[in-house]
Amino acid sequence: MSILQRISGPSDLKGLTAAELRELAQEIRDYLVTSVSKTGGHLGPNLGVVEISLAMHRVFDSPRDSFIFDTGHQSYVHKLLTGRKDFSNLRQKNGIAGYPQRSESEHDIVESSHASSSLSWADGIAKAYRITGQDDRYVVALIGDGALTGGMAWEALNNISDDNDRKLVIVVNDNGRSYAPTIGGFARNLNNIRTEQTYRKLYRLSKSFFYRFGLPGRMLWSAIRGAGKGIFGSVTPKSMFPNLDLKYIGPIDGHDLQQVEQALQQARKYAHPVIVHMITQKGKGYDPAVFNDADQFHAVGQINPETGESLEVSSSSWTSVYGDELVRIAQSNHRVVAITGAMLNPVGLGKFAETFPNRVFDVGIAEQHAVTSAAGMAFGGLHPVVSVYSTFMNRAFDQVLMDVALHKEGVTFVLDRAGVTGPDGASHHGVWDLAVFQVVPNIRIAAPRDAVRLRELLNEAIEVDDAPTMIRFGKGNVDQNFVAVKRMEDGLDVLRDAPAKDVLIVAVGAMAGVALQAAELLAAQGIGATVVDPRWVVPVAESVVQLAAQHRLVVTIEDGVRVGGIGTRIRQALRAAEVDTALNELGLPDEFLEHASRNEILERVGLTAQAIARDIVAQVLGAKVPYARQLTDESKTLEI
Ligand SMILES: Cc1ncc(C[n+]2csc(CCOP(=O)(O)OP(=O)(O)O)c2C)c(N)n1
Repeated sequence: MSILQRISGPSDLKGLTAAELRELAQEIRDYLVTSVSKTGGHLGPNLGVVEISLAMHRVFDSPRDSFIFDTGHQSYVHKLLTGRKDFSNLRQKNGIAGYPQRSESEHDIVESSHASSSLSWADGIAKAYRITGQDDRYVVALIGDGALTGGMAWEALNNISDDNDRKLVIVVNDNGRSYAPTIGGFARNLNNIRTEQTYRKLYRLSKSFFYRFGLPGRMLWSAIRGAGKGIFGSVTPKSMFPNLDLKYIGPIDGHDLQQVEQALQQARKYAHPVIVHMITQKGKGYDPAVFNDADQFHAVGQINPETGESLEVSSSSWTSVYGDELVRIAQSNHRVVAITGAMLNPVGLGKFAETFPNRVFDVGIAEQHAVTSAAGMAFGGLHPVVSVYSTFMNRAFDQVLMDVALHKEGVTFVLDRAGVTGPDGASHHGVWDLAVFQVVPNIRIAAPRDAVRLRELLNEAIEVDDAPTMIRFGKGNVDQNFVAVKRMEDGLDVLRDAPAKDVLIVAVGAMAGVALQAAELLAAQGIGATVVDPRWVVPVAESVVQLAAQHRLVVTIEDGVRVGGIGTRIRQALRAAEVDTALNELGLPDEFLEHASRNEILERVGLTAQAIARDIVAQVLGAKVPYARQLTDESKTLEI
């Protein structure tokens, strides 16, 4: 039986010898590589925190002490040590989640997985423990150098440093990277600390040479001393946040378990807020990750565990279509610049950065700042394109509303991973953007149905210089192209024209395929369905209203929450135009959707062609809709 198999909870770690712990660390790494290479997941970050996670569980007493994992993508080792050892269905329906999840374990507290919030959680929990007299409980937050670039983390640090009377330990996992190397002055400061640590090691070594080897040793010692003074001078950092008056321990080699434990023991004794600075390597122990310059296997799909090679068939993704088109546009439009929040490659800006290195800005995990900075760039004469995952855009609602829209700045927002995304679960589905951002006055929102429309709409969006424009598309491979039978003057595409004007199906973006399939099923039942794609879903196209007036039922289908979605918006437009055609808005329910594949989720919520067609038939047959034509007897009995 392996040591890992014998660990069913943190208390099993306490009696292990140093050699057993080393063996356990290796077993954990082997297990992570073997299992994540089958399921996909966050491999690099977890390989980097094996020793830190072991030490946290040996020095502190979870769940009595509260562990907060910033973002939570690096909580796999913690899961393994707290009784969750079956990773065979990681991130799949009914399998364990890719982030901490309260329903899985009392050891998990924060499951939001949007970065940079851990210190605010820790601040709040520690305040609560003090005020409720639970003074013996520690709060331990593990946060990466990437997450530390987020504004929320700095706001929390400001508060934490102001209120010294609580047991709060901030463990900084400094691997120098977010996906790509972490950016900014803060990252440079960390780099200085790291370099200084190396210098100190060399300095100590050369000093021993000085005593042992006479003149050559003396020459080496003085050379290193001189170089150190030259590099660091008087600016050698004394702490990670020199002006915040926060106790600092480090830097510590985050892979030396003994050192890590000693540092945490010291922090524990201190019993006030303290930062423990660990230096680690993302992907530690797995060469394919360590030597992968792009992202050190931050997140992988299925891979060959021996070589790290991807086993997934690559075909054209929404992201790459967007990335290529933006480069093409920027070649002739010199005002176009691109902004990313620490996700250059995941949002498809890699090629743009290679082609126009001076026109791309990685602002760190700082979506709010990205948006307002873009407003400033637009004011200054540029056309910024801000590329963000749909779910992270939620962070910057106020900035889109007040800084961009109120000031009539021409900024284009490109929302990747919109709609149901699948394995990353509740926090990562991009299902709120349509409902949230359509309330912004003068915003224009586009949802391309395929690659051709994505290119087209991106070009149209970048032409708008006096208002925010937003384009949203999904995860993964782009669907086939759906050619329109005609385009209306206001830009709406008719994808299917039925002679009998029974149902008008308005498909939002990638739901076009499902809408067309549903229309086919309806046609087989003798029900005529027109399918349209407005392309720009906000504001509502005039032709949607006109077509609605010609049909007996309108059905809208969107890959976003139904509450306050595009369907609701169209309903309001119909009412304003006094069109009384019944409308059924289909979309996602008002709930947090757990991890499962996109198809499994769409099936569960009834967003498949069969379910939609069945629903329409039921409405028509149930006479909920005034129905003029007589349905054939055959169609009344047919099952879909
Ligand atoms: C608000 C927000 N923006 C972007 C992301 C996407 N994201 C997930 S992890 C990550 C990098 C985190 O870097 P770091 O905190 O240093 O952790 P590491 O992976 O290096 O261990 C990013 C940008 C996110 N989770 N939340």
